[in-house]
Amino acid sequence: MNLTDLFDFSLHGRETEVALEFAGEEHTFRHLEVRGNRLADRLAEDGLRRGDRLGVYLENSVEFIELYLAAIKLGLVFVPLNVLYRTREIEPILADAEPKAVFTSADLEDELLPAVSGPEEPILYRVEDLYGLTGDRSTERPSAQAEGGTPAAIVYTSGTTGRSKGAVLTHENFAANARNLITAWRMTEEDRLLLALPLFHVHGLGNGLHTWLTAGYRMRLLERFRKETIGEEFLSFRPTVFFGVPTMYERLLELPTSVAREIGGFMRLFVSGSAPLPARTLERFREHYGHSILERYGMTETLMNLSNPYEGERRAGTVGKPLPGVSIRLADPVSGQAVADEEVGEVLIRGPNVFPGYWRNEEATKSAFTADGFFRSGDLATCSSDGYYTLCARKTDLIISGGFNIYPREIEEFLKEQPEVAEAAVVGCQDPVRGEVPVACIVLSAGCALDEEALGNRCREHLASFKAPRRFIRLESLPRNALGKVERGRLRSLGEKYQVAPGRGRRT
Ligand code: MLC
Repeated sequence: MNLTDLFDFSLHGRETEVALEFAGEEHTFRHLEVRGNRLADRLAEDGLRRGDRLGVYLENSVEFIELYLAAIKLGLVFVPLNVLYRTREIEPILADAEPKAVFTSADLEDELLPAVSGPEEPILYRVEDLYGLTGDRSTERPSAQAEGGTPAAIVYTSGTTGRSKGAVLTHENFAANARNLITAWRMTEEDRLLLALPLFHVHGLGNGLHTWLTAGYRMRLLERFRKETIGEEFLSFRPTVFFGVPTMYERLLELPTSVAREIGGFMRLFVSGSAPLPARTLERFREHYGHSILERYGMTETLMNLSNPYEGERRAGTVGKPLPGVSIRLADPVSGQAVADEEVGEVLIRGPNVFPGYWRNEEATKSAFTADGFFRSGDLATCSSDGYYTLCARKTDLIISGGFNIYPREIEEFLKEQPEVAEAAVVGCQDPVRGEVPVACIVLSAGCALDEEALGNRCREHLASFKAPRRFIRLESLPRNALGKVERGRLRSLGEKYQVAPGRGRRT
């Protein structure tokens, strides 16, 4: 299904209802519709056509949403970029996606501009000029409507090989996901969503933005999650639904008990995903807020797959059961055969939510799917005899920090470019708030000394802040097994023995 048509179900007859609150201002459904149409008109005049990519390197904002609406109306492919990414992380994404146009803001453009290169330089727009760009343009919806199988977005995952891969998500992928979540979590136009997640990832974009427009409820969007003000946002908006990563729930547990009780009184549903929710967090949250957080499991490539039930037991430590229309199989990682209950297998996924493949990367697409069309998630899980899935490990060395995915190889490559570093291995060590944080084990080049702060600052200058190692551990050599592979398990134990110094290496 086309997303514009899907959103129309909630728009019709409700044009004057407030759809969105952002930075103290209210916007109706009609306003968003008109703004999206005007913007689409302008982009079409500037030569953007169906299938062209539209890069967006912006913080959460009304303009971000308007750009998304304009893109889907024109059949453009939306390419959101993580605002925490630095030039060297943006550059390969732009080179791969080859956007026809990119939107950014005055605050962010210094990081973006050096990343723009190539024979066909994209048109660059500053979001501050948006209203000037669209002025009194046509408020009619453009006619270039897309079918369900048309790509709606390319969302870049952190690359296992140090380079990002672009997951192509279609209109139908997003539509199936939104319909599923609305059904499974009983969302209606009476709900109110407080959204503090970034819109550049599928948690905020696929779950937040799409369920909001599909169900037609009111959303308060925050520029970002801030622990200092999140309690006040809850109390003044009085939402019924909140989607968060476990780090956000840890932060919510820091609020005074009286505030937690009050929030618990008007909230209907707290959902957690993007990283494992510790059972202890779930239990403490229940004590303070009187709610059992509903944990679910998804991925950029598949959107949402499994969810604990809305009614029925939300089992701590599990990610629940398959969502409607999603087929899950657990396969032995070596033989590929289906495993028995309680045995560990790789999670394989098939359904209308699953992406068709990686952008311009047939090889990666081919190896990502089984012969019968199941996506290989790379996550290992067990299934209980009554159908609850529990994730137990990852096949890769992925680190999840505050809900952001980090592949060690990318940081290792950067570290190895530094003159004082001869060898580097980055591992994820446990952290009570972020889940995991990256810790780097390094072997110094001959005659070099380690200045932890200087190296940390260089990392922060060139990599997203969540990727900067929290600690550098100096080693004479990296432990390797008989095959010459770095023994990451041993490094992890070593990293955990060191107290992670909070704020170490922060940019000042
Ligand atoms: C974090 N930072 C941001 C930011 N989020 N900066 C700008 N915009 C944002 N949106 C920076 C801060 O400036 C700071 O940098 C550092 O990150 C830590 O911030 P903090 O204030 O100390 O935050 P904290 O309380 O630790 O919370 C972090 C967080 C963040 C939870 C807000 O980790 C976050 O937004 N996580 C969500 C990730 C996400 O959406 N994942 C979904 C992936 S999709 P500095 O320089 O001061 O250190 C997926 C599929 C699925 O996985 O199933 O969902």
